Amino acid sequence: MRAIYFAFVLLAAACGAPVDNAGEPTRAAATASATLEVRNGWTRPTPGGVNVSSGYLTIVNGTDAADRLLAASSPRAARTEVHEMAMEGGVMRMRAVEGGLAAPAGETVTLAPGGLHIMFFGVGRPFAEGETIPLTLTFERAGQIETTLAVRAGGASHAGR
Ligand SMILES: [Cu+2]
Repeated sequence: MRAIYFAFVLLAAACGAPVDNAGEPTRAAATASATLEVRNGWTRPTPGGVNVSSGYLTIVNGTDAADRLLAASSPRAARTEVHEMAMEGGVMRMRAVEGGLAAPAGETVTLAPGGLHIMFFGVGRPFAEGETIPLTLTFERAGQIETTLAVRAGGASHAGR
């Protein structure tokens, strides 16, 4: 959990969310500031020889304005896209979300196994358990948000939802 907490602190600092005197970000403070936040980023270790991977996270749009995730990038991958799953000819396939991923006002959008995900192509150095993968998300209104994905094994238990 330390990595996730660390990611949240980084995010809070990056977007200017209030942090109380003890340095502990609080959910109540974040809500009151009406910001768009990215939380709980994670991905799985990449097996040797595999240069693609997917990442998951939660977008909480605490503002009263609709936003849109337009792009994603990471120094750990040659190309990063936002993907969705869709039926094509009776087969479930993944594809890039066209026109950006909607983050409606006041709503939470969850990227999770079996659905929306961040797609990494051209992963050079493999994602290793315990490290964190830097990720920059570009939103239409909120602009660029820096976050990290914690690499953890056992994510397979979340698959199939
Ligand atoms: Cu994909």
